[in-house]
Amino acid sequence: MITAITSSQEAIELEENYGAHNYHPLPVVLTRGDGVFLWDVEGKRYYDFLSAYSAVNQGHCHPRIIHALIAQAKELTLTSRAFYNDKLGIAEKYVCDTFGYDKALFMNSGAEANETAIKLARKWGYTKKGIEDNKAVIVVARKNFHGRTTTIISASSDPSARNGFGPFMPGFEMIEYDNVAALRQALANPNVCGLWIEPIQGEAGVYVPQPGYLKVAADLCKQHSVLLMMDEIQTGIARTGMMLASDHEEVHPDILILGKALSGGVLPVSVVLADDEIMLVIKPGEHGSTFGGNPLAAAIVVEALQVVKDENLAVNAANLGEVFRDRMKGLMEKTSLVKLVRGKGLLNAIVINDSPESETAWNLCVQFAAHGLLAKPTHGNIIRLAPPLVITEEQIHECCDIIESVVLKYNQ
Ligand code: IF1
Repeated sequence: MITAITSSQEAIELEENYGAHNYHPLPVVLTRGDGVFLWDVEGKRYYDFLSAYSAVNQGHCHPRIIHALIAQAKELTLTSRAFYNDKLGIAEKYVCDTFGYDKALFMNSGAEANETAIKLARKWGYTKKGIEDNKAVIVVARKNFHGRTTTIISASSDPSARNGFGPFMPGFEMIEYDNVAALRQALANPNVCGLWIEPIQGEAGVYVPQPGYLKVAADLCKQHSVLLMMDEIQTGIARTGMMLASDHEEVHPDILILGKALSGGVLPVSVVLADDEIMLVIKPGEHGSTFGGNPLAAAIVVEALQVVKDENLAVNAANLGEVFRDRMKGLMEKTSLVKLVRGKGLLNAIVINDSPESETAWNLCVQFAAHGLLAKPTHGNIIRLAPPLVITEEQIHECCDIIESVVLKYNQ
C-alpha cells in the first residue's frame, strides 16, 4: 500500500495507471493551498489563476470557512431529507435574502442544479403556462457549458462533450448567443417554457455579450411568459465584480442557478432559487438528492457567502479586473502574440494570436507554471485567467509581470 506521495512523477504515474483518462492536466501535483497560493509536492509555490474554475473565489482554505466546516463536521454531517436538520433552514433563508427570492432548493454539483432548473421550468410550463404534455421547449445558446449529464450535453453544441454519448434528450432549441433577433424569434414559440443561458459564457472562452443583451433577454422572457433560467455557477458569487453577473444589467432571473464558490470550494454545493409560483410546482417526492441540503453544506454556505460580503470581494474583483485588463492591453501593444483580452471583474481571458489547434496556449501555460503561475487553456488558443478574489493589487501586478515576461520571451 502506498501511504504518501514522494514526487510529482509518482503521483502523475499513479493517476495515469489507475484513474480514468477523462482529463489532460498540466503536469503539476498540488498538495497545499492558502489564499491565492498553491504549493506542489516539491514545495514550489504558485499563484492560482484558475481558482478551481471559480470555485475558490474566497481563496484556498479560507480560515473562517474551514472553521465552519470543522465545527459542523463535529456535530452532524448528513441526515438525508427524510428528517429536518437545524442548519438547512438557516442557509435557505440566508440565500433567499441575499439574492432576493422566495425559495431555495439545495443540490450538490452544478450539473444537478441545472437539472433541477430544467425540471422546474418544464413543470411550470405544463402547470402554469398551459403547454401541452411533453411539448415543452427550453431555448439554449450555442457554445454553452452547463455540465456533463446526458440531459445537459443534449443541449450542448460542443462535439467533444456530445460525440458518442447519444441518444440525446429532446426539448432543447439552440440559438446563437448574444443575438437579439434569434432570441426574439425563438421565444415567440408558445411551447417555450425557459431560456437557459450563462450571463458570460465561461467555457466558450469568457465570452461577454453586448451590453443590454441580458436586459433584452429578460424583457423578451417577460413578454412571452418564458422563465429566464440564469446559470451563474461560474459567474456568480462576486467573480465578475458584482454578487451576480446579472446585477450588471439589473436583471433578476426567474430561476437562478449557483454552485462552485457557494461553498468556497470546500464541498460541492449548488442551489436553485426561484419565487413561490415557480418553486412550488415541484411537490414532495418529485425531486431531491441524498446529500442535497445536508447540514454540513448548509453551515459552509452561510459562512462562505458571509466572507464574500465581509471582505468586499465583489468590489475587489471589479477594481483589480480593471487593473488586470489594463496590463494585458499594455502587453498587446508590445506583442502580436496576444490578440485580445476580455472579461468582467476577475473572470478574464486572453486570446492567443494563433489557430485553436496550435500548442501555443498550452506551452504558455506550461511556462507560466514554471514561473509560478497556474492557468489553463480553453478551446486551444484561449487562456482563462481567474485568480481568487482575495488577491491584492500588488499581487495582481506581480502576476501580470510573470505573464508579460513569459509571453514576451516566447518564440513560436
Ligand atoms: C469540468 C468548463 C469552467 C459551469 C457552468 C455548470 C457547470 C459548470 C457555467 C457544471 C462547470 C466546470 C466543470 C469543469 C470545467 C469547468 C469549466 F471549462 F468546462 F467550462 F469552469 F469553465 N455551469 N464548469 O462552468 O458544474 O457539475 O461541474 O459542478 O472539469 O468539467 P459542475
